[in-house]
Parts: sequence; C-alpha cells; structure tokens
Amino acid sequence: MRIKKYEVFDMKEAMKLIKEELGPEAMILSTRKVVKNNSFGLFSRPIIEVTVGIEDDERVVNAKKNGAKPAAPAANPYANTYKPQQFKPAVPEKSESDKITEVINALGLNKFEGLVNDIAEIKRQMMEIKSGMKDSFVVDLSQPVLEFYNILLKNGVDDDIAYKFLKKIEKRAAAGLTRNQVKNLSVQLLGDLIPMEKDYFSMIKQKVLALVGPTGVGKTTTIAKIAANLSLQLKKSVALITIDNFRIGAVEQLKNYAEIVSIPLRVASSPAELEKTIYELRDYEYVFIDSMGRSQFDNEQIGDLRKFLEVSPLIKVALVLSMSCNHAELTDTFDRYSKLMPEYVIFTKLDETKYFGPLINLPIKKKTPVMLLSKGQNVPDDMELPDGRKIATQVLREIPSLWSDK
Ligand SMILES: Nc1nc2c(ncn2[C@@H]2O[C@H](COP(=O)(O)OP(=O)(O)O)[C@@H](O)[C@H]2O)c(=O)[nH]1
Ligand SMILES: [Mg+2]
Repeated sequence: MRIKKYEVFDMKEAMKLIKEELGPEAMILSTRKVVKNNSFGLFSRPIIEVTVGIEDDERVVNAKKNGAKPAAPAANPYANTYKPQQFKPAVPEKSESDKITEVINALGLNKFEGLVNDIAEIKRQMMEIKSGMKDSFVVDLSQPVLEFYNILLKNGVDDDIAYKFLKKIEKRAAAGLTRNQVKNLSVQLLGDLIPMEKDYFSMIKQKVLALVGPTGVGKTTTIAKIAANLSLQLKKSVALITIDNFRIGAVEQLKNYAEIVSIPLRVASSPAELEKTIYELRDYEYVFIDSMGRSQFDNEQIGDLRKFLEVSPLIKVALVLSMSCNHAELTDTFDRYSKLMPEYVIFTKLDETKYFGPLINLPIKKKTPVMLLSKGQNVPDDMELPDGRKIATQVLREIPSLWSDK
C-alpha cells in the first residue's frame, strides 16, 4: 500500500483531489486538523491533513480508468525488486481509529468532518472555561471569609449556598470588621437564612397535623413528644389518630404513649374512616396523625397515603427526616414525598450526627420551613423548637479555634 498525505482546507476539496489523483479506490486512513502559525497569528485558518492509502496496482489501473495521470513512481529504487509472493510485509492490524475512519468514509460522514471538529473544539473550550470558573469560584473569596468556605463544606453545607452566603459576608467584612465580628455576623445571617416555623403551636391549632416519612425516622416518637408537651405541660386538649396499620406493634407503640399521657387514640384504616374520625375529634385543640411507615421507595404506598391525607382541608403535612442521612438522601426522600405536599419538615436524630449542613440546605433549597427538632429517644424531653442561630453556631463551631483575636 502506498501512503500519501494531502493538506487541504476542507474535506470536500480533499475528496476531489484524491479522486482525481488516485481514483475512487483510494482509502482515507486518517484526518487531522492542523493549525499552522503564520504572520496572521490567531486568525490563521486551520488546515486538514488527510492521509490516504492505495494499493499500487489499483492506483495505476484506476487512475487510468479515470483518465487521470498516474502518480510518479515510488522514490525507493528497491521498491519493485521484491515480488509480493516472496516478501509479504506484515500487515499491521487496523487500529480502532482506522476502522472508525473507514466507517465514517463508507457512510459519507467525512463531509461533516470540519463541523464535527469545530464542535469538539467548542466543547473543549467550554470545558476549559467551566473548570476555570470553578477554580475562581473557590478562590474568589477573600480572607477571612475564605476560611469559612471549607468549614461550611466540611459540615455538609451545599457549596452553592456557602458561596452565595459568604459573598454577602465578604462585602460587609471589607468594611474593616474584626474576625470575631465577621464570625458573629455570619452566625446571625446564616441563621436567618434558614426557613423556620417559630410559632408551630398556633399554626397547627384547630388543625390536624400528619407526620409522614420513611420507616424508623421517628414519626411515632415525635408525635408522642409533641402530645406529651401539649397535654401535660401546656394543658391543651390533644387527640391522636393512627393510620399505621401495616406494622405489627405500630398501633401498640402509640397506644402506650397515649395511655401514659391520658389522651384518646383512634385507628383509621381507610380514608373514609379518617374523615369520620377527624370530624368526631373536632373539639380537640390539637389532633395528630401518625402514618404508616414502609419504604420511601414504595411509590404505591405514598399514593395510598395521599388518599388518606386528601380527605380533609384541615390536614397539614410535616415530613419527618432523619439527620443520620446525608444531603443527597434527604433530598431524594423529600422529592419522593413531595406528592404529599409537605408544608414543614421535622428533623430527628440530631444527636446522631456532627454535621448539620443538611439541616441548612434542605429547608433553603426546598423553601420548606423547619417545624421541630428531635435530638434523642427520651419522650417528652428530647425535642426543641428550631433556632437558626443555634444551628449556624453549630455549623461554624470550628471557627473560634482558628481565630485568636477577640
Ligand atoms: N437517637 C435518636 N433516636 C430516635 C429519635 N427519634 C426517634 N428515635 C428512635 O428511632 C426509632 C424509630 O422511631 P419511631 O418513632 O418508631 O419511628 P417511625 O417508624 O418513623 O414511627 C426508635 O428506636 C426511636 O426511639 C431521635 O431524635 N434520636
Ligand atoms: Mg411509627
């Protein structure tokens, strides 16, 4: 096989030239885009280097057939001294790119070569710009707020939230605040960013609050805590309804709590029964629904639950999420339960994590206020109202050890 290289501006030109010189049997082995620097610098036009192969005999025959001038004989004087039968050069295996080139040629796609190359180049440049932006995204913060960035990320705060928040702080910090003043300001502003339901007692009064969420997150325990606080400490009239009739012992668990606190517990096993029960409990100031728990991946079950929760406009939904999950898992759970249109989130198991970032991310990203926090198994004590600044302090707790000035 004889190899020949062409330098052309476009594939159309190359195909014309090759056909004329070597005939239609010539095979394009590879193409390469080359930018040759000339005096025009940046504006020099890229050329395409096309490598073509052709069997010698065919070349002559075909070129003659086409009336084209045969190419000049090979420069190597020994070229014709060996008969093909006597010396059979090892034919190299076709490389993957050769095979692809052949397919491209066979399909006539080489006409689009220039376009494909251009798109690839644009893509590459965009990737470069993007990675450049990412780098500057991180370094784009000046001291001392830059120190915060890693601390926030380490604590599981979403990088987008951390960056936008720190950009605000940075502007104020530039006004000559001390590091400690910057820290205090950060706690204050970050805390205020988290949507909170501060007055949940009045929000759910004369309403029916349903707690939904995956199995084991602490729905029943949280209902027991709220009921005990309202009934025993605040002397409010409270009633409970359970629609958790799937798990053996689920009703028993809530029944035990209801007995300890001396409040009524009803079981509603169908949406119609739930509607009737809510009506019967209309004189209670606070009514809570404990929902069945199976897997959050069971979409059918979430659909079933929705039929229950749609029976009355009095029903408000709070999604219970465990802090033992990471941000991605919490977001996934939130999205699965979004069909039930939760108006609040309740975070449990705060005692099981050191990283409180997800507690900041999810309410901000999903624009859903935090109603309550649960931080242990003890009923009714391990529960508290959310306090944004307390959460922000926890997330930024490593700062004092880094900073020495007062
Ligand atoms: N550590 C810890 N455990 C909790 C908390 N809330 C509930 N639990 C425990 O989690 C387990 C499941 O709770 P449960 O209320 O039955 O979950 P449900 O399936 O969502 O109703 C029980 O062992 C609870 O004691 C909490 O805030 N912290
Ligand atoms: Mg339960």
